[in-house]
Amino acid sequence: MKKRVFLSASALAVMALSSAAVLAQDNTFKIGLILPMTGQQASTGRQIEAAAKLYMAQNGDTVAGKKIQLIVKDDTSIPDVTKRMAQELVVNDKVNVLAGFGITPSALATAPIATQSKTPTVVMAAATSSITQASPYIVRTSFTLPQASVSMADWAASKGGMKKVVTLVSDYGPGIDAEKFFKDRFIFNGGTIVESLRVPMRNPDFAPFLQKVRDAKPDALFVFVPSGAGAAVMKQFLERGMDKAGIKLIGTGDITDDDQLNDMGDGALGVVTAHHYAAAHPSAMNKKFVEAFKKANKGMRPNFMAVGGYDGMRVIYEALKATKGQGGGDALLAAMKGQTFESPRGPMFIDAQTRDVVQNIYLRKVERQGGELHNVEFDVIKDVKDPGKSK
Ligand code: VNL
Repeated sequence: MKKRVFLSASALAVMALSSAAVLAQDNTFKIGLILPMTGQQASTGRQIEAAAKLYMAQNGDTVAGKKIQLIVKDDTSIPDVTKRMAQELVVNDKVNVLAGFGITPSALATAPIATQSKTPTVVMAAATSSITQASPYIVRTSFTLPQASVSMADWAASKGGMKKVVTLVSDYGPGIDAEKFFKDRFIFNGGTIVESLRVPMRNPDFAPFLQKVRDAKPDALFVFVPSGAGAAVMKQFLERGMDKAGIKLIGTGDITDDDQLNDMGDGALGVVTAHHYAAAHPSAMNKKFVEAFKKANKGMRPNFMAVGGYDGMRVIYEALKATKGQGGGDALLAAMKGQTFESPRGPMFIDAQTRDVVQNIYLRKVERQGGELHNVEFDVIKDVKDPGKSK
């Protein structure tokens, strides 16, 4: 008799425990953040993780009654690893949202998993135009290379007064986009592309390419390399005396990345780039963002990757609020589409049709400001949609 009572009491205890576990599960909202935390793209992972954590510190970790759990995974920017991690996060951890993706191949490798599992997937870094077309569950908060490259080509041909340009890009998705959209627009504007050079994405050696550029003697060299590689390009450009030979360096803002810019030296002064974010963007919101980011990260200056991560968290938080914590993948996705808000970069909008970001693109020149090198904005093209989507 006694034994039976004991058994049922423990059975009850087990039941209570498991329903507590179910409740805990129900009250948790999991974000699987896959980033390159080590390897060649580690600065991108470091910037985005720091920004996501800042957003959570500022906005709390409970939203619509759900406790937000951020699960950070290091994919070392190897796409097969990204894919395996996405699978594990969906199947084992049962994440509500996937996010991050430092490079295009990682985002593309994850697209089929996003589609099959109906998991909203927020691309915070990768920037090849076609990524949002790889899955209807992908939403992007970074930028697209065509946005920056077309704006750069318009400036180069008009106010820049450039007639002959050589392009030099990293040989994969975003580089191919940058080359194509810069070239088509620059030729449309009456310019000439003397040569189009592509460097390997992994462990690039720019020296032989820069020698070719020197020999071609264009008015300018247009460059795209991924975040983290800009300082190496700048160093070799200056070492070869390209600037003294009268060749201007221009590009997308990836080459004057705020993560590295201040260490590039005075040789970087005067370099003009087009991009969606500068740490020097003069808005009250951005000043607060930069200050808080530096304070939380030993003085590290946020770059465009950080802002993609910060805004990505905003899109996720607001979707969770709009669905009152009840939303499954489809409801969350619907609540991400069409969000309009002020970002540290300026106004931005998630186009409901394309799930891609619509934003201002700024022309910036490297100047010394407050004793540090900065991308100082001097012109703006407002509300730029991805030009890649109309093709
Ligand atoms: C990509 C585009 C990566 C721009 C970047 O840095 C970047 C990409 C890591 O789509 O792979 O600055």
